[in-house]
Amino acid sequence: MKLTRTAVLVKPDGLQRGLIGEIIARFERKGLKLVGLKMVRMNEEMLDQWYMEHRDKSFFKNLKSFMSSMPIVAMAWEGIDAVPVVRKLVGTTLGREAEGGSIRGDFGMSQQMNLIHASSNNTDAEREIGIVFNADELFAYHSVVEAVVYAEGEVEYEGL
Ligand code: 3AN
Repeated sequence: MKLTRTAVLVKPDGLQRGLIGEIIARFERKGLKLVGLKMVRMNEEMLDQWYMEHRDKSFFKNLKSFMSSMPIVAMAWEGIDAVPVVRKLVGTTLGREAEGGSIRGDFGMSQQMNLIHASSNNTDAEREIGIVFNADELFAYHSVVEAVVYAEGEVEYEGL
């Protein structure tokens, strides 16, 4: 199976709560590979693109002002089925209903202040990665750990 990528943002509340290391550790422990990492102050234009599916929602303006109020930490993670794997670790949108053991379930209470964003599907993932990362900020490399995270032949490596 092919490796795919997903985008993660640790939002301003996650940054303020000091959860960057905790969140990275959970994805690392799962066996995902970090292929991009940066701190960004998102501007209006980036957020209009990022949240285009929510532009008609009542919370759109609030969400954008919250997301641009402070820097966020952007990550790109790679693995087999990276999008659904990461969403499962993140948990459902409303923190107080999110499953225990998930990031939102363990650390969050709110709908808007839900600490973290994770891409919904592969198309969104590539679009979102393109909004925050330049091509030279994304890395293709062999992870030594992958040799024991996956069985032999389970991963199809392209161009490595
Ligand atoms: P998820 O992040 O779980 O994919 P979406 O895509 O429905 O959730 O929502 C995107 C972001 O919009 C959420 N992470 C949250 O910060 C915010 N949001 C969603 N619903 C609401 C709401 N009813 N009120 C305020 N903010 C919301």
